[in-house]
Amino acid sequence: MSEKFISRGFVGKRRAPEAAQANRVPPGQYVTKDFPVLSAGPTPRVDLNKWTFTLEGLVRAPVTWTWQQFLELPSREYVVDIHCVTKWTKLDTKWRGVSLDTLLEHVELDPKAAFLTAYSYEGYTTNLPLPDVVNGQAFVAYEYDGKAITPEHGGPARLLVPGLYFWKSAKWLKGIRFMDKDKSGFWESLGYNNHGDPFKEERYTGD
Ligand SMILES: Nc1nc2c(c(=O)[nH]1)N[C@H]1C(S)=C(S)[C@@H](COP(=O)(O)O)O[C@H]1N2
Ligand SMILES: [Mo]
Repeated sequence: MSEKFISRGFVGKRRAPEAAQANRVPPGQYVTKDFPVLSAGPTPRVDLNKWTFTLEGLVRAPVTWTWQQFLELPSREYVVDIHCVTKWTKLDTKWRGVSLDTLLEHVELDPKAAFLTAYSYEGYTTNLPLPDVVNGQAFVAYEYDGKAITPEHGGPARLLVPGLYFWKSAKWLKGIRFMDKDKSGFWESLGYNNHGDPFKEERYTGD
């Protein structure tokens, strides 16, 4: 190898900020600074005094939190990239929420639990395999950018699964049901991919 070649290679490895950012943008996606609203139906208004969040299904005993109880759970800040199947990606979105790992400490999962359905106040559902939401991969958020999540973006609380396309991040989250078998959610039964990994472009059924 000539010295020239080596030195070029070295320069190539010094990543410009744009290049570092490009690695975070999945194939077929473009970066937006906007925060589009995508909802299949009208925005439900959920009264905080009536809000509850439940873990149920294949658990020894279901658990339900009121809003006050939920706010007392240990929370943390998350800065994550989100990828919508309609091709926008938004980098470094800032949320506060409770890790699904923390929530799972409050139930005893049946060893047969392998999938879950996240369900929402207006009837939306989405399905996820358990291995994709544990170990820091999912959280229930109630703040966006330092403020309460607006109703349009899923407030009072929404699921965030940043590693998968954004339709998996159920807005107006009401509960999570653990199951032994997988069951397609709303978009998954309308032709969207069952899994939805943006870096594998798992957009539609059969991708
Ligand atoms: N309950 C509920 N959650 C939902 C949806 C919905 O219609 N209802 N839309 C999904 C889709 S397709 C996307 S892209 C994101 C959009 O979230 P945003 O409106 O905050 O951008 O929410 C997801 N979660
Ligand atoms: Mo979406």
